[in-house]
Amino acid sequence: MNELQDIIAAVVAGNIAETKEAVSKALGKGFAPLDIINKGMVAGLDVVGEQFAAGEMFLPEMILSAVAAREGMAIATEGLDKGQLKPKATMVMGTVKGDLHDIGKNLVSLILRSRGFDVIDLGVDVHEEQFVKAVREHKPDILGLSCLMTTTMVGMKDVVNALVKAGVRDKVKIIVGGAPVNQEFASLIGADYYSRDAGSTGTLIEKVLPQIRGTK
Ligand code: B1M
Repeated sequence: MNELQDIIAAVVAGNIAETKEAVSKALGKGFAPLDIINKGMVAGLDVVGEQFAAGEMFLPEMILSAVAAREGMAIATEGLDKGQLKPKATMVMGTVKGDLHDIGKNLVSLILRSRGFDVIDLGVDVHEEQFVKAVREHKPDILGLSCLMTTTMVGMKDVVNALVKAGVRDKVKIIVGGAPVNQEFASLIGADYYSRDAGSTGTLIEKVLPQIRGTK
């Protein structure tokens, strides 16, 4: 099991070269790619998420860890067949209308992709009609809404309302995040979940996925 511990340590350290080397070594020793992904890279990202939330790790380090995991994931997935490559869940993501901040959203997308989720990122200043269109088109498990300004928070409520009006609100679970947002606001606007940061978003989705799948 040392090989998996090496992967976890390399991801937590944000060391891209060591992560790639540790993944190759584990593959060479016959570890299953899915174990390398879930018990290596994803386990490492869980530690990163905890350290970031506790203020023990800072943004540049978290980005490096996410990139290291993504690079390691690329090597590990070479050994998977197409069936195993099926994404764990599909997520449509965007920063709501009027808001151009995308660093946090991109980080969330990066971490989720590195954990094996299919993320369709609609970008910034995304209006409610675009979210409705994307939900109809991609039929995601989760819709992720980000905003960074108090003045654009209302755009999240507009998305929820537009989904209700379009008759597709029950087709998708909504996660909201971003600096001015909190659990109270998420509940107030009728979102399903609030996530505080990039690390915990992946953990949250993995936790609620069986429930999401059961209700779809
Ligand atoms: Co702007 N800006 N900005 N800005 N900017 C803020 C947000 C602000 C708080 C600065 C301040 O005044 N102290 C303030 C908002 C005040 C308010 O709430 N009303 C502000 C303002 C006012 C503005 C402008 C209006 C300034 C002007 O033009 N007068 C303007 C608005 C533009 C617009 O959007 N229409 C503006 C512009 C910009 C830049 C373009 C210069 C740049 C953005 C570049 C970019 O994103 N591409 C910028 C920046 C960089 C900031 C600050 C300094 C940093 C934001 C950031 O990227 N943080 C910010 C002040 C601050 O936060 N210190 C500020 C790092 C990022 C990793 O964190 O985005 O919080 P964050 O993401 C976290 C979590 O929130 C969470 O996970 C992420 C990672 O852990 N998260 C999610 C985010 N989305 C999530 C979604 C999820 C789950 C978790 O699930 C779906």
